[in-house]
Amino acid sequence: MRNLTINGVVKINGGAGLDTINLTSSTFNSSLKVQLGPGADVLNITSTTVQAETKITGGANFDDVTLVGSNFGALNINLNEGNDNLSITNTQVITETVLNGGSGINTFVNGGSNFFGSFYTKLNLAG
Ligand SMILES: [Ca+2]
Ligand SMILES: [Ca+2]
Repeated sequence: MRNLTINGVVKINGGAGLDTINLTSSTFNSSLKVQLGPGADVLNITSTTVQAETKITGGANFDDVTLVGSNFGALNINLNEGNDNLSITNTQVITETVLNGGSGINTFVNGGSNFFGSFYTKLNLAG
C-alpha cells in the first residue's frame, strides 16, 4: 500500500502463511494494528505517519520488521514466538515505545537517527 491517507482505525491481519506487507508514504490519522500471524512474515513501513498508537504483533515463526523514516504517536511491537529481526532507522515516536522480541533468538538493529519518546522499553532483543 502506498500514498494512503486514512482517518479511521486500521487493522491489518496477515493470517496464516508467508506474508509481505509494505506500507509506504502513507498517513494514518488514528491508530494502526498489524497482526502478522503464524507464518514467516515481512513487514516494511517506510515514510509513513501514524498519529496514534501503532501495534505490531509477530505471531509464530520468523518475522522481519523494518521501520524507516516514519513517525508514530506510540509504538508497541511484540514479535512473539520464533527468531525475529527488527530494524528501525530515522524514525520518531512521540510518547512511548515498547519493543519486545518475545521468545526465540531475536535481533534488533538500531539504524540511527531514532527518537523513542519519553518511555522506552526493549525486551528480548539482542543488539
Ligand atoms: Ca509470523
Ligand atoms: Ca521472537
